[in-house]
Order: sequence, then C-alpha cells, then structure tokens
Amino acid sequence: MSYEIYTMAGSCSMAVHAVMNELGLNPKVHVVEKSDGEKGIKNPKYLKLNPRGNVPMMVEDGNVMLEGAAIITYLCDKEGKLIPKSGWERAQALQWLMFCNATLHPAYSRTYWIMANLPADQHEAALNAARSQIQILWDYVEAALEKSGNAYLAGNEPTAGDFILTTIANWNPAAYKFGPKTKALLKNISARPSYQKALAAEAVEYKAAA
Ligand SMILES: N[C@@H](CCC(=O)N[C@@H](CS)C(=O)NCC(=O)O)C(=O)O
Repeated sequence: MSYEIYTMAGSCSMAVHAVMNELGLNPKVHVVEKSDGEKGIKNPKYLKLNPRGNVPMMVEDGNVMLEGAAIITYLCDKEGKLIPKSGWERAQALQWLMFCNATLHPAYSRTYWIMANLPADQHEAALNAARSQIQILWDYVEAALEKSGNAYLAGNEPTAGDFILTTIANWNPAAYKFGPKTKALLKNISARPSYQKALAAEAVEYKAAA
C-alpha cells in the first residue's frame, strides 16, 4: 500500500503525519501552504482533491481521506497499534483522541478566528477570554494525569490522542501553563523518533516541552 500525507508545517496535520510514522507507514510527505500558490491548499489542483481546502489530507493508494481523527482511527485500527481493539481501554483512547480533536483544537481555532476577523482593538479582550478557556483545558489534562497516575492520556503507553495533544501544545506555547505531568508527556512524545522525523520534515522546532 502507498501512503501520502498533505500537511501544513506544525498544524493539526502534523499529528497525523507523526502517527503515520509511528505506525511505520512511511508516507510520502507533501508540506503545503495556506495560499493559492503552487504548493497551496487553496490552489485549484489541491481543491480538486480536497474541496475543503484544508489539511490533513491522507491518500492511500490514490484514495483521499479527510478529517484527522477519522484518518488516525482508520490507520491505527488497520495496523493494530495506538488505539486498543476493544473494551474500556479503547473507550478511553477514543475519548482522549476526540477531546484533542473536537474540544482542544476548536478552542485554539477561536484564537485564530479572532485574529483574522475582529478589529485589532478588540483582539486583546477576545484573546484573553479565548486563552483562559484553553488554559482550563490544559489544567483539566494535568488533573486527569494526576488522578490516573498514568504517564499518557489513556494509560502508561502512548495512544493516538497523545500525538494530537503534543502537536497542539506547540501552538503559541508561551501563552499557556502546562503542569509537570503534561510537560513530561509532551517531552516523551516529542522525543520519539516518529515525532522527531515529522518535525524535521516540516521544519518545525518543538518548544512546548522546554
Ligand atoms: N476537523 C478538521 C479540522 C482541520 C483543520 O482545521 N485544519 C486546519 C489546520 S490545523 C487548516 O487546514 N486550516 C486552513 C484552512 O482551513 O484554510 C480535522 O480534524 O481534520
């Protein structure tokens, strides 16, 4: 099978990229840009494959798949890694995968929306409000890790959600406070060869674990 990942440097697609590396799928990596230029996700050539004009886009033997959490779940199930097969362990891994994809990611998206759409004189108040909501989510992650005593979101071995968490944590990390258990998780995941390979291919520096 051949795999390709279309990714924008350091964005949510980097988590899919790192998971594909971790699964040993050896994807062909296309680092794309938010533009309508030759490498752009708003370019007609890209839009023909993905009319949403976003990332991640994964291609398996010429078949296009969108939506990061769905791609990750599909690939992890197929390879039998990073998401347990059944039962409570699977429920926990999926819960955290969805927390990262459907709760944490949209909370950050609000900050980008504010900067792109509100007049500059409203940025500070709106960003402060959005960032305090994000901080509540990071505090929740730390409390959950403390309560479980686990090193990772869904146990003592990494699952797929840990890769999304690690990717999102690197978005403007100076604006948030990560607790010690969270920092250790970020350090461990970002140090994995699969993650390091994704960082290098996308030319991204990892700052959230510092
Ligand atoms: N629900 C989608 C969200 C994808 C998404 O928001 N991608 C962002 C990067 S993190 C993007 O492509 N933004 C550029 C754009 O939409 O113009 C998923 O999880 O795949």
